[in-house]
Amino acid sequence: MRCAWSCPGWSPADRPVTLPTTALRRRHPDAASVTSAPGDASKREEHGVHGVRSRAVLSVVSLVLAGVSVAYPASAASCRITFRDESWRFGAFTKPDGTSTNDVSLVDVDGDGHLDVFVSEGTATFEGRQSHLLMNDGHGRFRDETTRRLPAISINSGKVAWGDIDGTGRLSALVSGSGDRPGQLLLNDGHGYFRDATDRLPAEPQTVSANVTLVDIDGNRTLDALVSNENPFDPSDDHGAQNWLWINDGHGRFTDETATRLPQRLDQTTAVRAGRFTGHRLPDLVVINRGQKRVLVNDGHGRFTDETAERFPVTTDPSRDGALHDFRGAGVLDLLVSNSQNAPMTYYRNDGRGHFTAVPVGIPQLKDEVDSAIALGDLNRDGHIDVFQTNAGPRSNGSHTFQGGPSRFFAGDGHGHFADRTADHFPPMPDDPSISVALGDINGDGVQDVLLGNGSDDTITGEVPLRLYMSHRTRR
Ligand SMILES: [Ca+2]
Ligand SMILES: [Ca+2]
Ligand SMILES: [Ca+2]
Ligand SMILES: [Ca+2]
Repeated sequence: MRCAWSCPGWSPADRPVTLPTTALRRRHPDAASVTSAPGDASKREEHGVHGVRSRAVLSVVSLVLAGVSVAYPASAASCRITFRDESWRFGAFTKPDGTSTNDVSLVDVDGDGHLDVFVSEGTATFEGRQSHLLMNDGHGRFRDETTRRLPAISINSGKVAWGDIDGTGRLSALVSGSGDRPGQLLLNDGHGYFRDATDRLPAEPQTVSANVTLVDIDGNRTLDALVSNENPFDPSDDHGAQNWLWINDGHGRFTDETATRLPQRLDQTTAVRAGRFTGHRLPDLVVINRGQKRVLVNDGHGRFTDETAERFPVTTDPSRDGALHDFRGAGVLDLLVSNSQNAPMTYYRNDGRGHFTAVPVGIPQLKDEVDSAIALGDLNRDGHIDVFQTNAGPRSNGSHTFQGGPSRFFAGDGHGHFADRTADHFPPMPDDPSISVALGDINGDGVQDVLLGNGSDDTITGEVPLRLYMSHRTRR
């Protein structure tokens, strides 16, 4: 029996709504930045909210993900939340063999109040693909409107950061990339039609940019970009690539100021997370690497010093993703990191002044599990933040593709511990090669739904390009 709005403590007023930006800003005093990209754990704490003023705004649920202190009331005990595979909502959407969905975003790009889907497409090589934009029809069914709404660009796209990049109040996208182009800058006209403004990005040498973070690093209320670079041609930990820091002039024109603002270092970086974890006014950074993670402290003017030796333990694990969050409700940002190659997730507790210590997390590693991405949200509605972990499964021989494996859901206890509760809330998870995840409330029941993007191993039968788990609230 469905009990969507009949459970004690719930009412239709609890439905996700878009709050005025100013109200959200007041409730998020620790906002480190102004980007706004729901659903991707790679964009958690660094997200703030000011700068997003257009019709194309985010739902409150998405902002909860982004670390904003807006929350629904905890779910009543008489309600049970389960998720059902409703991938059929994407209809006949498909894509060519060898396509890796490196990121998925749940964003309301046209401001109609319904979350749309941006699918960032790449491959396991430098070969390119067209990304996709799937529009929500208002009933949670999605229609591919790529050809109408996106410029025709075929590059190997990585992770995506969303925010008011050009000072218009519209929700635009900066997409990381690999190969000849450092990425794409897609500017939104406010109605969900995007134009290519990649010529506003710095000219950079060919590299592999796995990720990009939008954050105001110098406090002038413009979204700057931190680009995470890898060097897969020499996979050793200390022969990676220099990360980049691009300064935004406020109109979406970026200048490379890496040389004067970032430490010069070759890392295998898969993500950069920003947050005010040393108590300073401007955001500091954690650099998520294969190998040593690094802590970069902001000098108050957007220049960073490497204080890893004083602030972080020696690490060798092959990290793929991470999230800064106040998991313990202690008012400090701890760090959760996901790892590949049979290394378990790791949790680093912050002493409140930006010194991190690894502590047991309660998440055992499964054989051949590749923790490709994590997303944070309160999926069981008990008031504590949970973790959804995508699993790509074992790597295929001789290529950068994966054979698939079950993704998992870990319920948080509000004290920095987690327990595998997948079977309590999800159907048996398929062996998809999942590499990306987004959370957002598509069906408006006050519970985030789960969208997964899959990698490119076309030897897997029955693989779907996107997997969607929709929340349902039933009486116990
Ligand atoms: Ca929409
Ligand atoms: Ca700035
Ligand atoms: Ca929870
Ligand atoms: Ca939902």
